[in-house]
Amino acid sequence: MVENKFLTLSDYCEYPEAEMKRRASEFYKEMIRRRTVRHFSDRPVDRSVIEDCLRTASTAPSGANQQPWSFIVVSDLTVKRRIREAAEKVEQEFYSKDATKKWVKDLDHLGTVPSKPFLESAPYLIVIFSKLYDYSSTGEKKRHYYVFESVGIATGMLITAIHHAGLVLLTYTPSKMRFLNKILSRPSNEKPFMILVAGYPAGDAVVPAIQKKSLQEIATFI
Ligand code: IYR
Repeated sequence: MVENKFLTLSDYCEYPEAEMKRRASEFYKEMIRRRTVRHFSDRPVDRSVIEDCLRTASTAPSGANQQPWSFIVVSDLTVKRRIREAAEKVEQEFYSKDATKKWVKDLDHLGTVPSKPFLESAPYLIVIFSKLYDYSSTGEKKRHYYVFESVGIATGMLITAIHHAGLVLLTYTPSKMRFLNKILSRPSNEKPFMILVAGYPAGDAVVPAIQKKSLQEIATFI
């Protein structure tokens, strides 16, 4: 018998045009409120919220539907401290040695520094790994396609879901990231992609006075 590989698109939902316009505009209004935050409260967040946001991320499209990602959710204080310690070490090196003067100047308006207290205070560090390849059941290396595009899309959807839930985030990319494999015991086919720091903002949190480019600057209709 021939296997039936396709199903009807039963979950698709078409809205009347006015409703479509309203939804697009309302969603934009919700997303433009998202701000990257660097000052977190230590107030706990129910794990089920993070679980649902990760379920949303897992719906992302990916090359050959290989879903080449792992999300390691860290709330344990000892592990968060180890990550903070290792991250601050690589950031010290970055700011004092590795980064060009131009790069440090380009970061000036964000107010970033080598000290990363949020890695300890925020309730969750979601460490995202790209699975560069996998192993088949017979132990052979299995190639993955468009890994960084796929993981980037899933990360974007996770950011959107966490914002939508009413929490704040920092997209944090330590200057060197391989220490994350060691601390989190991840295999070498997994490459650290980003840490999403998630939680409630600190009461006195501030954000840089920056703006997004206009539609005219970023889009061309032909
Ligand atoms: N990883 C460093 C430096 C840094 C780099 C970029 I590009 C930023 O947008 C922000 C920071 C740090 O987080 O301090």
